[in-house]
Amino acid sequence: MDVRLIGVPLQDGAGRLGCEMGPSALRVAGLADALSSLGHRVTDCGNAAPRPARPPVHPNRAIHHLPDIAGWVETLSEIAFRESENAMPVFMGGDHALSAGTVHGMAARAAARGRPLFVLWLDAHTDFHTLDTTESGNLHGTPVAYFTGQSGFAGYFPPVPHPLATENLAMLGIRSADPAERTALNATAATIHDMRAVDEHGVGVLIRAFLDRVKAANGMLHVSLDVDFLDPSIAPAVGTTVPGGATFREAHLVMEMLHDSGLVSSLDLVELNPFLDERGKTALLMVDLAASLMGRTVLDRPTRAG
Ligand code: 6HN
Ligand code: MN
Ligand code: MN
Ligand code: MN
Repeated sequence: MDVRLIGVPLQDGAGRLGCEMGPSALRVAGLADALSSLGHRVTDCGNAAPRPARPPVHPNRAIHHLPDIAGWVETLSEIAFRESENAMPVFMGGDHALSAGTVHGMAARAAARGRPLFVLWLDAHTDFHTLDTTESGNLHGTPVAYFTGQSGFAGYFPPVPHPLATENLAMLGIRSADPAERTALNATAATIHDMRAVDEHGVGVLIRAFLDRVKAANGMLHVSLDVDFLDPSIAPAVGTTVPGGATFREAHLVMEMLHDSGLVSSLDLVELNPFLDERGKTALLMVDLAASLMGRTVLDRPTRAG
């Protein structure tokens, strides 16, 4: 498969600095080599840069960096659309606000192909705030509301001609949602598998059911992997850790099943904050997970000194 790596040095959507270094850390951790050793043709397209944008000031004074993020959304949507024509784009974040752009662009790609888009959101958080409900003002908490076409973004972010149908959205790993997000999500058709569901059923059963639906619909699948999907004990390099996350094997099983499905058309690796890492262990784990998604099996995994 042709894989395009796109660096997204975006950190303004998060509450603390450091995600800007995420693309570099993923490169240093060997993402390109890990994927090319699996037989893929990998091109590192370098880092994307945001378009300058000047939307009006929003009445919610908590919001910061709105014009900057709007510029990123526009540019990333174009890149996702372009790079997905004959290849699989892999976005190396960068904070989760970038997914507002990548899913926007993949929705355009799916529409051009006449196929429905599905999104698998692997995260501790639902990221379903609107510009009106966010209290932290950190826009990495808003991409899912944006790309599903919730109201309140018009005039601030680019228009959403192809909103993701919420019945095509599945979230896995959830263990933190603010009250406004909960209320809004409950009014949608999205599938929300929180960690309690993972404990009770196991990730395999939950992912299988979702993949069956994508396959039956001849869908394209975008996967968005937030570092904090993982338990902080194995993935400390993220500004928004929440205890009780996915284990090493749970996360790999998700990736392995995604690979077997052959359905994944694009991938975000987001929220890696190398400033918070311990000797690169989170960056290496994210690379390992990407390799599992791209075909590495348990027995192929190289041994690494701890
Ligand atoms: N992420 N709900 C919190 C907020 O600030 O809105 C946390 C957001 C986390 C963002 O997971 O990418
Ligand atoms: Mn700043
Ligand atoms: Mn997130
Ligand atoms: Mn998160």
